[in-house]
This record gives sequence, C-alpha cells and structure tokens, in this order.
Amino acid sequence: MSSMESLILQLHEIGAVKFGNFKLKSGIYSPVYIDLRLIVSYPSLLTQISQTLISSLPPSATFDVVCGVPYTALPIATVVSVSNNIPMLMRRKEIKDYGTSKAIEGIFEKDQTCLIIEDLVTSGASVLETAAPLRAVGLKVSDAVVLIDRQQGGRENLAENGIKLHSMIMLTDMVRVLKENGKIEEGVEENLLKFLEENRRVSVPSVEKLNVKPRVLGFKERSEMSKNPMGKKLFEIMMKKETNLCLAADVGTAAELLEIADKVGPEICLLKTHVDILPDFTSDFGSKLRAIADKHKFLIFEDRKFADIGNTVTMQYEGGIFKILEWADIINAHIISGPGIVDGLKLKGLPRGKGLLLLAEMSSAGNLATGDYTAAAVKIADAQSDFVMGFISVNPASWKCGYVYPSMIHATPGVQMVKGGDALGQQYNTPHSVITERGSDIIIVGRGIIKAENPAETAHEYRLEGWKAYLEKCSQ
Ligand code: 5BU
Repeated sequence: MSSMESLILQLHEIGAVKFGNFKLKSGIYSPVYIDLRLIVSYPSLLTQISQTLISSLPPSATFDVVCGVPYTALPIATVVSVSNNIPMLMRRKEIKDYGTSKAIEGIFEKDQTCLIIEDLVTSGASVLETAAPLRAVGLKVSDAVVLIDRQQGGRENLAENGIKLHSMIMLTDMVRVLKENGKIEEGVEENLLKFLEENRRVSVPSVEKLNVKPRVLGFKERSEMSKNPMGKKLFEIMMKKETNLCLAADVGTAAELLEIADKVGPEICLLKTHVDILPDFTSDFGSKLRAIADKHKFLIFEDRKFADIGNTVTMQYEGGIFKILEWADIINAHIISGPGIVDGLKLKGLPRGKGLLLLAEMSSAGNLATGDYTAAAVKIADAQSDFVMGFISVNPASWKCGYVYPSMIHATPGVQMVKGGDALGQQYNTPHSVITERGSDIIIVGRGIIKAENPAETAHEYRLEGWKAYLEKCSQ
C-alpha cells in the first residue's frame, strides 16, 4: 500500500473525512466534509503527514522558511520545521493592517523564500490571506503545499497570484481509495464527481473582503497563465515591443488602411479593423495586411462584434466576402445570444490558434453591458478560456463579479489624450486612467491617432503614455 493510500485510510479511520450534505465556508453545499483539526490528537499520523508533505515536493520548490496557514496547518508546519530543521514563521490571524502591526512572528531576512503549508485548499483564499502579509514584509512566496486539494479552483486561483500549489492528496483520489477499500457506500463517488463538475471553480472572495493587496502581475507572468495561444502571443508582443497600444484603423479605404498600418506598425501591438467599412475591399486585403503585420510584429483584430447564434456565426466568421477567419488573429463577440456563440466561433478559430475577446463592457453612453451582463461575460470567458483570451472592457477594476483575471487581456476603446466624447455618444478616458485606475491592459485609439496631423508621431506619444502607465501600475 502506498503512503498516500495509508494516509487516506487513517484519515477516514479517525473521522476526519465525512460524507453527507455539508455547508462549506464558501456557502455551497458539499457531499464531503473534511475536518483536519482532529490530527493533533494523533501524533504519529501528524508526523507521517508532515514527512510525506515535504518529501512530495519537487526539487524546484526551494525555500528558506515555512509558514503554516492558521490554525489547522500550524501543528503540521511545526512538525515539518522541527523534524527537518527548517525555521518557521507564524502569521497572526487577527492583525489586518500589515503596515503598522506585526503580522509575522519569527526571524527572517528580506528576499528569503517562504513555503506555505496548508491542510485543505478549496478556493485558495486562506493561502492568499497568509501570502499577503508574508509578501508585505519582503518575503518571496512562490510555492504552497497542501495535504488535501478539493480540486475546486484553488490551484488556478493561486497560480494567478504567482503561487504554485503542490497537492499531496486529490479529493477524487481520496474517494477512489476509500471506495476501493470498501469504506464508502455505492453512489458516493458518483455524487462527489457530479458535485466537483458543478463546482469546478470556487472564486476567491473580493480582494477587499480578503484584505489582500493584490500584487500586480506583469505581462510576462500573465503570458504564462493565458490558456489561449493568441492571448499568450499578444502578451509576448507587448513585452517585446514595449507597447500596449492598439490602433483602431477606421479610415475610409483599404488602401489608406494598409498605408497607415505600415506607418504606425512599429508603435502598436494590435491593429483593429472594421473591414465592412472599406469600399475597395478585395480578396487580397487579408494577405496584404498580414505581410505588414508580420513585418512590424503586430496582431490583427477584426472588430466584427459577432452577435448571432453559434451556427450562424461559424458561417459569418469563415465565409462571405470577407473571410475573416483567414486573416484576423483576433475577433470579438457579444454574449447576448448566450455561450453558444463562443462554441461556434471556437469550432473554427481554435484549431487555427485564434483568440476571442468578449464584450464585457462598451464605451458608449447609455450602453447596456453593465452589472450582471458584465458578470455573465466573465463567467462565459472563464468556462471557455482556451479560446476566450480576454475582454473588451472599460472599467475592469470596478467589476464586482470577481477579481480581474490576470490570464485575460483587457482592451479598452474610448481613449484620447483628453477626457471627453464625440457627438454620437462615444466617451473618452485618458491612457493613464484607463491603464491605472480602470485596470485595463490595452488602449484602443482611433480618431485620436488617425485624425492627427502626423499619425505615426501621435501613435508614438500614445504608446509612451500607455506603456508608462503600465510600468507605473506594475511598480505599485
Ligand atoms: P475612436 O475613434 O477612438 O472613438 O474609435 C474607437 C473604436 O473602438 C471604434 O472602432 C469603435 O468601433 C470601437 N469601439 C468603441 O469605440 N467602443 C466599444 O465599446 C467597442 C468598440 Br466594443
């Protein structure tokens, strides 16, 4: 019998794992409840857990100190510390203001690495609550080890905050072992798998509630988190070219568009088209624009705003005169018709490595993409993150539906150097406010550049403003 199997059986034996219908801290009902507080009454089990925790870590997880998440993991961390001669730190749970009070007890040096030890992970919120004060005092936190992983998004939520989770026992493995050893009744495993399927990602409560100051991740870390190849590519281009500027090339003809693309190309990460406004569109437009995009290393985003049912959008994407699928790297879609639109576009786009931006918000006055609608867009994106690479957003920092997903790219239209608007409802914010206060990543600028006397020079100015704001945000 493996050490993991033996641990599972012992945990079951002492009553640390129960099956029934239990309300969890997060409010959801679960068919399984795990209470690891009991282990302090079983010293040999506690020793066994602590030894297995450390030996299950890969060599890449190096650390100088350990810290247990209060309270249940404290004895585990203590035994790890004592039996491996690794210094330990303690986090005071009751102190919330990390700035003035001593939240971390123990001796450490700035830039040392701290391994977080936890007994049970669901959303990962408790690990994040411990990581925040450790980071606030200058320690590095890159790994956490957990005895039991409930497989409900903790791994993903922690990864998005720069923490790699190492799990000793997966909940599904635990139930399988118990079933194989005749410890649970018929149907319990199926019931649990169904529950996990329905609760695959428990989101971390809002940042204010957690009292965690989020670390602003840079495009490099975020490119590794993106599950869509085009999303990764865009993050990489932004870093390499040091630009988060997208040109909205709303000019009168295809000829003008190709001309401005070539001139402004060095300044941008993305060029946005409205191909249906070009009177001189010909079937070679796509290949001509592609050649310019490759020369200057930017991506092409057709702002088609698909809105129909899944079956129709597959045809609109691939067919017609424009054959958008052939030349556009990125497209966008409304979610008004429901998640089927993403399925339809993905069917054509994903095999070709393309990406989709969902319209979570719009820039025009009185638009209806707000509140629950925005939240629905986030939910759809989360469920299809292999194809959805980000959002068209206006104020993602204000989203109440969850924290801003670092794996997603947030691109914002309605940007000019001066706040204002046009006569038809467009509303403008400045590059600085869009990137810093509003929490976006990319500024989409149209008339601010194309109507300027010298578009290339003006694009350069927007690029500097946008990038400066990004660097400022990262250094916060
Ligand atoms: P402007 O010239 O910078 O106002 O152009 C903005 C561009 O962004 C234009 O192509 C619009 O179609 C596009 N846009 C927008 O302005 N607002 C939105 O909410 C969305 C797209 Br979605």
